[in-house]
Amino acid sequence: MTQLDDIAPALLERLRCARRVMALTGAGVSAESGIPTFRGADGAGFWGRYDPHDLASRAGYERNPQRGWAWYAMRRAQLHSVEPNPAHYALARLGDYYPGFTLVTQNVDGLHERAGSRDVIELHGNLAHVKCLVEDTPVAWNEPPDAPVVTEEMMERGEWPEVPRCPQCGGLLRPDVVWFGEMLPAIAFARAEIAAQDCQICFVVGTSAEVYPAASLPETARRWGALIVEINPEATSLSRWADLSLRGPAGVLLPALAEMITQKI
Ligand code: BJW
Repeated sequence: MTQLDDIAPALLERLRCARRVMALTGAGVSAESGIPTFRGADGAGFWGRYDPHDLASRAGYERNPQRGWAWYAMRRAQLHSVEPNPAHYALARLGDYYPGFTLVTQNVDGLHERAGSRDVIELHGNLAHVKCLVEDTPVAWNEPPDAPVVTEEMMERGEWPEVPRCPQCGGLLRPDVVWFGEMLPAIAFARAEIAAQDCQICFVVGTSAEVYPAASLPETARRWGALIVEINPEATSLSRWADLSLRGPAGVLLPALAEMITQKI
């Protein structure tokens, strides 16, 4: 584990001079915006309170679509009251600095785009998009202005809104996110793999690196010769082979690191 002041000059030089760079982000990058992670310490993450088999699987949604829809409605509603944090802005800044920068995220909250990052690769979909459960096709859908704002308490009490239906086939709608056992969007994952094979530096920010195939991307980057820089308050399975492991909140460390990398000397 290294702290920012201890970064070796030669390593900092590599960070400054790289041309092709990727960043893989996870829920931790949005934690300081107030969005819970999935596997937070002491049961604080979503999966400490909810069962992923119920809420992040097709089988769970089919068993109880109203509850599943309500969960995503609640999370969409939470997005209205959150803002990108300094980590999102630092990544947008790094995107402007490096000639080739690919931002790959597992997050579905759209906060990277809101912070100004361009061409973000979303591996697990986006909370704002929906598709037909039956036909698996995207559906243009807007939350009706009079839709109830689903709260955590309503979730618990079983006050779940009706699930809207597909205008084409009448089937139920579902969020356009990737659940366990589902394939990632093929083009998005192919682009992410190319970036991993091609990059000189791979930043891994705020992910437990437990969920595959996203977690394979830093492994690929390393195999193809990239320097791996991890930013996370906790150790993960990739900390032991990261070239630089910075332990702390991304909202503090990333802006400082971006400043060190991008400042004129
Ligand atoms: C901070 C911080 C701060 C806190 N600053 N950091 C065995 C081996 C390998 C694979 C498998 C296996 N068994 C099953 C699989 C496949 C499965 C998988 O990987 N399972 C593992 C859990 C074992 N993967 C899949 O099913 C994927 N599909 C697939 O493989 O298709 C092929 C296939 C098809 C058919 C059959 C089998 C395979 C799909 C995975 C989809 C994941 N979906 C979710 C939900 C998305 C929708 C939604 O949002 O509801 O994606 S689950 C959830 O986990 C979400 C996240 O994107 C994903 C990753 O989580 P992430 O981002 O890493 O968050 P956390 O909470 O885990 O970690 C947060 C981190 O932040 C922590 O480290 C903190 O310390 C840190 N942190 N504060 C910086 N301030």
